[in-house]
Amino acid sequence: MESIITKISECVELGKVDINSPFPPQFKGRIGAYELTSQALQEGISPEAILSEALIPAMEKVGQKFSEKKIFVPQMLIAAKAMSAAMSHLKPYFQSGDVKTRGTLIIGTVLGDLHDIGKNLVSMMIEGGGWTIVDLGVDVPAEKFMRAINENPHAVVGLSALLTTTMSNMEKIVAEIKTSHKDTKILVGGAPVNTDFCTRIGADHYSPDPQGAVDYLKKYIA
Ligand code: B1M
Repeated sequence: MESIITKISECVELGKVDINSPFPPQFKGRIGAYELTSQALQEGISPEAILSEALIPAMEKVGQKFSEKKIFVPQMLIAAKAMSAAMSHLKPYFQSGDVKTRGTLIIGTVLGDLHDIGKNLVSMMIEGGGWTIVDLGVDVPAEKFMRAINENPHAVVGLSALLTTTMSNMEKIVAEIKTSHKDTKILVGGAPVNTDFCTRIGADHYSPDPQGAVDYLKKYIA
């Protein structure tokens, strides 16, 4: 018989959020990631096992398929929604400090830039990778990043920019962070950003997509 862990993983990968969600059509009427996660906890399966054996592998598969262009933004969003539904049951355990996450990522779209779809996808995938997310939103100035770093001194920082005009703000934010927190790792991304720009502004890593960001963080904590 299929284990509950396998079922949760499958629901997240295919975007079956809960009993009412119509995706995928072959799962119509069945319970989804939300109900199955609650059931798993009631059966005594640990939050760590649900995260590391069901949610993280499912989101890794989703990230891989997205990188290979086998799925697109809508499928990724619905998978992330299923993951968030499952996480809503696990969060109290992580927030209580009883269970450790892999680390913290402070993320935001840089000053002057209101695009958040890509940034949100990256956040959701990284959260699915077992990290705590401090999401500062959009149009974020350097001071707000600095405050968040002071509150989370071991966090990695993620900056997103979608406009060529806001790339210069990304550069200024990186410079400001590195001046006072030279050991803070900074990950950058967004359509106009590339590896050359990342190197030039002194950030630590550029990822073109969410899975690359997840892989970098995995390597960083290894
Ligand atoms: Co705007 N916009 N927009 N826009 N918009 C673009 C970016 C643009 C390319 C459209 C165009 O002209 N063809 C263009 C930028 C041109 C340039 O600078 N070279 C543009 C413009 C000009 C503008 C305005 C200036 C328009 C105007 O008002 N005259 C204005 C600026 C507002 C502002 O930010 N101050 C504006 C406004 C908007 C909306 C508000 C209407 C809306 C944003 C809604 C929202 O985000 N909530 C919007 C949208 C939707 C777009 C397009 C159509 C789609 C962007 C998107 O969400 N893509 C976009 C054109 C396009 O890309 N086709 C465009 C999907 C998303 C999943 O991809 O964000 O690239 P993306 O994220 C990817 C990767 O880049 C990466 O992972 C994601 C998944 O693969 N990634 C990271 C992103 N962040 C990362 C961080 C990481 C790692 C990876 O680590 C931390």
